[in-house]
Amino acid sequence: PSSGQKTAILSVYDKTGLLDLAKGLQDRGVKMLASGGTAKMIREANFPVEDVSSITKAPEMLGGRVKTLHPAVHGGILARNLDSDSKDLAENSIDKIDFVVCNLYPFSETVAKINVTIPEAVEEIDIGGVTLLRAAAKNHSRVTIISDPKDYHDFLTELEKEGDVSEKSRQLYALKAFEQTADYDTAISDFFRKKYAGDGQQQLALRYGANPHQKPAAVFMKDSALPFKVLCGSPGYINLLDALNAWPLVKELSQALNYPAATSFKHVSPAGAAIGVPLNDVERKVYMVDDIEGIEKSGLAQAYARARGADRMSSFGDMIALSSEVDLPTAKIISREVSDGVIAPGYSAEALEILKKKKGGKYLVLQMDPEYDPPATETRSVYGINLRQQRNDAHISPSNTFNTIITPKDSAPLPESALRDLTVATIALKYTQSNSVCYALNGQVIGLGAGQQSRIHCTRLAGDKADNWWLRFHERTLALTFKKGTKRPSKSNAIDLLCSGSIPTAPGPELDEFEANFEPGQAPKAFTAEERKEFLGKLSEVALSSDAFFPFVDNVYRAARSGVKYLAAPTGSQNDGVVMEAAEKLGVTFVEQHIRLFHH
Ligand code: 93A
Repeated sequence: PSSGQKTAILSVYDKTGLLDLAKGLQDRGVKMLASGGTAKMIREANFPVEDVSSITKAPEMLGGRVKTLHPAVHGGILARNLDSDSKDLAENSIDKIDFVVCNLYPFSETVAKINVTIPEAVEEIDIGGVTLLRAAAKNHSRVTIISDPKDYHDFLTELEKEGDVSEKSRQLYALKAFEQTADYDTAISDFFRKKYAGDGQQQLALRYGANPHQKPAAVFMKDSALPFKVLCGSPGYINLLDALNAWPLVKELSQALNYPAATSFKHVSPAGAAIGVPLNDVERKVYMVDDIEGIEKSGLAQAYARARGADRMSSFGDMIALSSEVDLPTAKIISREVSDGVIAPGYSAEALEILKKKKGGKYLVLQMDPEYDPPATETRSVYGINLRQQRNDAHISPSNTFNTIITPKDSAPLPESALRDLTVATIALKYTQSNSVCYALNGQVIGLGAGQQSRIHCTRLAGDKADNWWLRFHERTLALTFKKGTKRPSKSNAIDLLCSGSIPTAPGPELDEFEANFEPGQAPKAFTAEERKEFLGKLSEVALSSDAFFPFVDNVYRAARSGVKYLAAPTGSQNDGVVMEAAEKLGVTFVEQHIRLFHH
């Protein structure tokens, strides 16, 4: 080209705005080179254009698979303003290229068509265009890459006004090109992941997303196999949200306390979580596992009995996570509860046989790789917008997390049982939708308030659940005799009506239904206010953890009413002083827990 004349290379699939661009480039004295179809369209509109082959001295070949892949093109794009580069170009009779205009074969649109074949998709994998984009974007300190027809206007305007393209514009155009090649490659790898590793290896189709109309839905990994295997059933989207929160909870809990651990999840929060502290006879009855053979020998079975037993109403249809290989007693407990699925590192043959028969063979059984270690950062997209954060890898342990005792000032170190229960409550909160407050006792959650916008509502909700749990140990509840054939969920429901003080008072169908669970005349009387008060007064030594500070003192008052003796929460509220004073007065040990644990 004559000295000072700029050269553009054009190769576009989407020819929108191409002729306006060609006119603009001609008006600004820019020499145009173009690939086959692009050149043809420009030429037919009577703008001067040369074929790329005029500089490559090689024809387009392989049916278009090789159009622009040539040193004459890429040397011209990649050359810097260096003497050595200029020498190389001169020796090979290559001219520098200043502007590259390119957009790619429509891979995503092609594979979105129903029944597209692999060869059809393969032909839409753009090689030369991606190379143009990458080369020009790489050399953006000298070259302008225009990859979006929407940018033609501004590009021409700037060229007209300034005689060149500014560094800032080149940077932004380069960024756009890099993002396009990244997205393009993502679309290609997504397609082949589905085709070649979509049998559960790296990707698994899900029945649907959060709701049945949210189709299609999938779970997948980039670069590696999924860390779990589906042994039975087919997971739904929420099952996996549950499983992938529940699994790390039990893994951390069992590691922190050196016990088998279990959790029972619903709607991406735990309904219960526990370690395998041995159950006494009363607990076995309350948790409806007194007839499970061998339960006393299985820490895991006892952990699940506690996790499921904490809040049986909420656990209805749960997703279970278990920290170690599932044994026969644990499988037996699961087999007769209404449940959606289980995730665990392994299953004994006999346990798996039982679980595979559940729900007519549709029970979800996932086997998790216990060695799986998630990456340090996690990214999600909400409303098309990407959010990225460091994963919550805060480490919670009985020996390190609860050392800052604020009240009482002269406190002795916490008893081991309190450290254990604070650990259970706090690890449970780490995987509970915020706001959250958790009451724990005997190595298990006894009341958990999740997903409330107000902290006092969490503290009340969790406290009411803890009260409800405790009233299940009242002699009146223990003495209930259900009519033969009453189903377990109906029993749990009736017990819940009694313990929560919700037995209908007026005659009518609701009361009839309640009474129908019992032999005639055997339905229990509601607890009077005095009876409740008297019995709840016996609940003590409860540990409570909060995922963030208490903004108001009312939380401490409410907690103390449900037997809370140990309370762990972050500080930082304007009301810290009042909160701690109240704890001191009520005889509650306040432990500063330094890590806020919001979870969403
Ligand atoms: O098959 S390719 O990967 N081989 C190439 O060398 C090549 N160079 C440009 N496809 C190639 N292109 C693509 O061709 C561009 O990305 C653009 O989408 C399309 C323009 O072709 P035409 O100018 O013949 O319409």
